[in-house]
Formats: sequence, C-alpha cells, structure tokens
Amino acid sequence: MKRPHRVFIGLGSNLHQPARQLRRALDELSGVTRTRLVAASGFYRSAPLGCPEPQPDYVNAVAELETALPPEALLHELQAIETRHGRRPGYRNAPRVLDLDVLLFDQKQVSNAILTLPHPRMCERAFVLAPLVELHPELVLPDGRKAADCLAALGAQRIDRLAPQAAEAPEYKVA
Ligand code: A4P
Ligand code: MG
Repeated sequence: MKRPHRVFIGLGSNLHQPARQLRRALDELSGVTRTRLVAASGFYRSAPLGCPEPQPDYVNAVAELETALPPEALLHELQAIETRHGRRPGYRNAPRVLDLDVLLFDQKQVSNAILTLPHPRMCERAFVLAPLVELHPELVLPDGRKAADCLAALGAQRIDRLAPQAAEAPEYKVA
C-alpha cells in the first residue's frame, strides 16, 4: 500500500451481545478493501451518554487502520458493515447493534453533508478518548490538543475497561 492514510474508528454497541458485535466488526474491518487493521483497543463498558431515554450500557472500542481509500469510500464501507450487523435507521442516539464512526483520518479537517472530521463529539466522550489514549498515549489531535489532556479534562463519566476474559466470553452481554 503506497502511503496509506492513518485512521481511527470508534466502535459502539448496546444491543444483541455488544462485545460479540465488536469482535465481529473488527474482523470485518480487517477485510475492508485496500485497508489494514493495525491495532484495536480493549473493550470498555460505558453508560449511555446523551441518550434521551434509558437504554442498556454500551461496549465501546477504537480501531486503528491504514487505508488507501478516501474518507467517503471508507465511510461507505463502514455503513455496509453496520447494515450487515442488522442496524436499522432509528432516532438520534437510539440503541444500536453497531455504530462505526470515523474519529480521525490523518490530520484532515472536513465538514460536508456526509462527513465531519474529526468526529465532532469525540472530545466530549470518555468512551472514545480512553480507548484512543490506550492505543496512543501521545496522540495529538488536528487542533493541536493532546487526546490524553482532553480525556483528563472530562467530568465524571462511567466507563470501565472490561477484563480480556469478560470481553472474550461469547455470552458476554450488557444488561
Ligand atoms: N457522519 C458525519 N461525520 C461522520 C463521521 N466522522 N463518522 C454522518 C461517521 N458518520 C459520520 O450517523 C449519522 C450520519 O452521520 C451518517 O449518515 C454519516 O453520513 P449514524 O451513525 O447513522 O447515526 P448516529 O450514530 O445515531 O448519530 P451520530 O451523530 O453518529 O451519533 P453518535 O455521535 O455516534 O452517538 N454512549 C455511549 N456510552 N457509547 C456510545 O457508543 N453512542 C452514541 C451515538 C450516543 N451515546 C453513546 C454512544
Ligand atoms: Mg454514528
């Protein structure tokens, strides 16, 4: 692959055995055309954030990719994976079987009808920043801030890193 782009993807699920959804999604990310899965964070259980009604806890993680695809084509691939997991259109912040968000794409800053980069809400969310910082403690965002500093500046948000054996258990389910 010639000069691949470096990309971080946020994974989230709170339906139908979330940890299992994330494991399958990581396999599928490694199969995306002209793309390589470089690393995946541990799995984090987190309280739903910004959701209008009570809903189950989430399992979240971050994956690092190298890709030769342009951002819009990568987003299209991610949406195809979400659809294969049975994701149906819902209201904003509805419970979901799988959500794949492009967090960072190189140092690109984009805002158009289908894509905003970096992901506009990533710095408000411990469930994004904690796995990102786990992968790259020194990561610097396109606006010059360190991801670790953004994480430290967040107020209390309930998030727990799952023990590997819990995240691996096929029956692991979020209540
Ligand atoms: N879109 C624009 N920029 C991007 C990007 N960088 N990555 C557009 C992905 N998509 C992007 O997304 C709606 C539209 O956003 C897409 O058509 C795409 O063109 P969606 O995934 O279909 O809808 P959504 O996920 O319901 O909306 P949104 O705004 O992406 O919600 P978020 O920000 O993903 O938040 N709490 C916990 N603990 N864990 C979670 O994972 N997730 C959410 C959803 C809320 N609370 C959560 C969690
Ligand atoms: Mg989304």
